[in-house]
Amino acid sequence: MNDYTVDSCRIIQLPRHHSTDRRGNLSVVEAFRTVPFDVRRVYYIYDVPGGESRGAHAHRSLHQLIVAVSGSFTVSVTDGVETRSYRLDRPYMGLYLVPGMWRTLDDFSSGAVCLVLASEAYDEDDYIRDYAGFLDFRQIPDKKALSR
Ligand code: T46
Repeated sequence: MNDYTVDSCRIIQLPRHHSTDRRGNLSVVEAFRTVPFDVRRVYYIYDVPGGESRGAHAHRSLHQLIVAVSGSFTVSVTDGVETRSYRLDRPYMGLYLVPGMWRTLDDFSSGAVCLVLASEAYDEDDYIRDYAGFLDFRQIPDKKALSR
C-alpha cells in the first residue's frame, strides 16, 4: 500500500521546441526535471490492432510517463476508489503514473505509438496482475468477496 491516489497522477506538458525554419518540433523528457523520477527504461507499444487493449495491471513501486508520440489512445487509471480517463493524442503531453494504480490502455487509433519512460528496470515481481490482489494491495475490501 502507498499514499498515492489517482489525484497524484497528472498530465505533464513537455517542452516543445518549434523550429522557425520548418524543420518540425522536438520535445524532451529529462529525469528529475520534466518528470519527478529517474528514467531507467524506455519501451514502446505499437501495431495495436483496433479493439485491443493493453495493461490491466498495477505496479507496486514503478513510476512511469506515458506519451502518445503518434496517434492516440485512452489510459484509464484507478486507485480502487476513483477512476480517471485520459485521452492522449499529443506528442508533447505525458501522463505521469504513480505506483499502485491499476491502468488500462485502449481505443488505440491506427498507427498509434505509446512511448513509456519507466523509473526501474523490468521486474515481473513489481506487477500486480489480478484485480483482487490489487484491491488487497490498496487495502480496499473486495465487495464481491464480501458478498459471497
Ligand atoms: C504498463 C503498460 C503501459 C519485457 O520483457 N520488458 C519490458 O520492459 C516490458 C514493459 C515488457 N516485457 C515483456 C513482458 C511480456 O512478455 O513484454 C511482454 C508484454 O508485456 P505486457 O503484457 O506487460 O504489456 P502491456 O502493454 O500490457 O503493459 C506494458 C507494461 O508492461 C506496463 O508496465 O504500464 O505497458
